Amino acid sequence: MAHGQSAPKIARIAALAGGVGAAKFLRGLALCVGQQRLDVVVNTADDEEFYGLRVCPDLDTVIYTLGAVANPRTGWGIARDTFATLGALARFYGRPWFALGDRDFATHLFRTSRLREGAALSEVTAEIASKFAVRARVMPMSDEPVRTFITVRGSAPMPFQEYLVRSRARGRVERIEFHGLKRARALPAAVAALKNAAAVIIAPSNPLVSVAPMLEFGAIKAALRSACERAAAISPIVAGRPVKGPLDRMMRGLGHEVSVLGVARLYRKLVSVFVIDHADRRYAQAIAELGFKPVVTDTIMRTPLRAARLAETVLRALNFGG
Ligand code: FO1
Repeated sequence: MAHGQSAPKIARIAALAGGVGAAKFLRGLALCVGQQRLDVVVNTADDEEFYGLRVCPDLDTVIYTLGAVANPRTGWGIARDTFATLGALARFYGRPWFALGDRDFATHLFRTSRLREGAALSEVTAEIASKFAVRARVMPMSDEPVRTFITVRGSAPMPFQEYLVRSRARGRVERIEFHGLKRARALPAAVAALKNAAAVIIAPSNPLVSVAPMLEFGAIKAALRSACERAAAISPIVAGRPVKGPLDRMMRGLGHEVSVLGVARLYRKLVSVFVIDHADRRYAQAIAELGFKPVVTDTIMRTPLRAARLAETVLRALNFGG
């Protein structure tokens, strides 16, 4: 390249991601455009501390999936992991309710010790991602802790993992709160990635507990708003039911319609393209009336190839030339 000329800028794609659904989609997206083009901003509001260790389920799910080591059965944790440490810990702590595998423990030990040394979560996340040979840039939404609390009828607010895993998402959800927002700041690199991306995609994640914490940051919401014309969201609801998890109960409990339309309403003015499954094609007109360009396609990602096809369709709808 001639002196003084700068290298041509490669268009990047930014995604907002929760856990398993997002990770599957990102794997497909990476098959289309390559991991090195991806900036992934991940929810950390369902992080939890177990045995004194910082566990970041969504960050780890994205990293393990892109690193091709995720447990294919659950979508979270590491494939063929063993649970000897958890079994030994039961002697001291009683019966466990959160399944941390031996290999997974290594990640949490490393992260916790680096955080204790004073490293930022974003720094440690980049280190972990590189050790799993992940080439996408995976970032937490913030370096500061934010925690989701769920209130179900008749109970005190409980931390997210306690609601989801320990009490198996039982009960009528009355309230979702995010604690720590006042002391937290959106990760500047995440905001910059959203602003500079040629395409922005909200992955098929739970809008109320995976995406909402990220949108609570004014800087992230503003960046998404200004990227609206080149942004898309994929519905995590198909045929009136969530692809995974208790999103239907959460939406119903909080007075949202449990349908693709209910999800679309949450993303008004943030994305211009809204992607729904063939099973929901009857909503396409109503989605267009909300101001979105509706895209009807196969959103069930049974295989990486199907996830790649979905990603390709989303990019085409955004006129992403690459
Ligand atoms: N989900 C469960 O339903 N049960 C578990 O025991 C469990 C353990 C676990 C360990 C590490 C990890 O990264 C994720 C884990 N998850 C488990 C998934 C996690 O609770 C959810 O996928 C996310 O928090 C939702 O986004």
